[in-house]
Amino acid sequence: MRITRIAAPLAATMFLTLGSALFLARAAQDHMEGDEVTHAIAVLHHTKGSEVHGVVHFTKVAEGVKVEGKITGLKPGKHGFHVHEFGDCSDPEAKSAGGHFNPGKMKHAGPDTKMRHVGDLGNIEANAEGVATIDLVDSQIAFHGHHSIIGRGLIVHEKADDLKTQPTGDAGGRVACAVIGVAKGK
Ligand SMILES: [Cu+2]
Ligand SMILES: [Zn+2]
Repeated sequence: MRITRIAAPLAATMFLTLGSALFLARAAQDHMEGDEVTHAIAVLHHTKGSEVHGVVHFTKVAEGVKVEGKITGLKPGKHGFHVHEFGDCSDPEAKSAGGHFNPGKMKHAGPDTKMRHVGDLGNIEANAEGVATIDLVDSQIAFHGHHSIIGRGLIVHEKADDLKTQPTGDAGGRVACAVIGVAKGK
């Protein structure tokens, strides 16, 4: 009788402890394998009066996030290229995407400046055929935390970003807009 009185709660406690341990181990594994975003994608659609379109891929790398893509239908030369606050391209001129994604309340600058908007990816450059090939690695954009670009907007501008005019870089209108979404890993 006395043994049962002690052994039963002890067995129950051990059972629950083991159960919790297994549950936590499984949850940690699921988090590592299932929740970690390592790839994202943005499909750029033209705004009113523009013919710019393209696809941009984002991939987690040791130094930050690699950005690769091809954008067509551009005027030859440089075009401002930023992550904007909202993943909302509903407005015909993409004004609904808001301003540059700026969680740290910094000033607008170029991509190589430490104190900048997180969304300040600088310029892309189109060749004589109006095609811009993007291949860069950025150290500030991320897929998790305060710098996460998931669900934000990606905007290509009419003009070059001068990397200094506040708060837009004087890049003019918006010629293409995309929502950055989670993509399947490779
Ligand atoms: Cu912009
Ligand atoms: Zn900016």
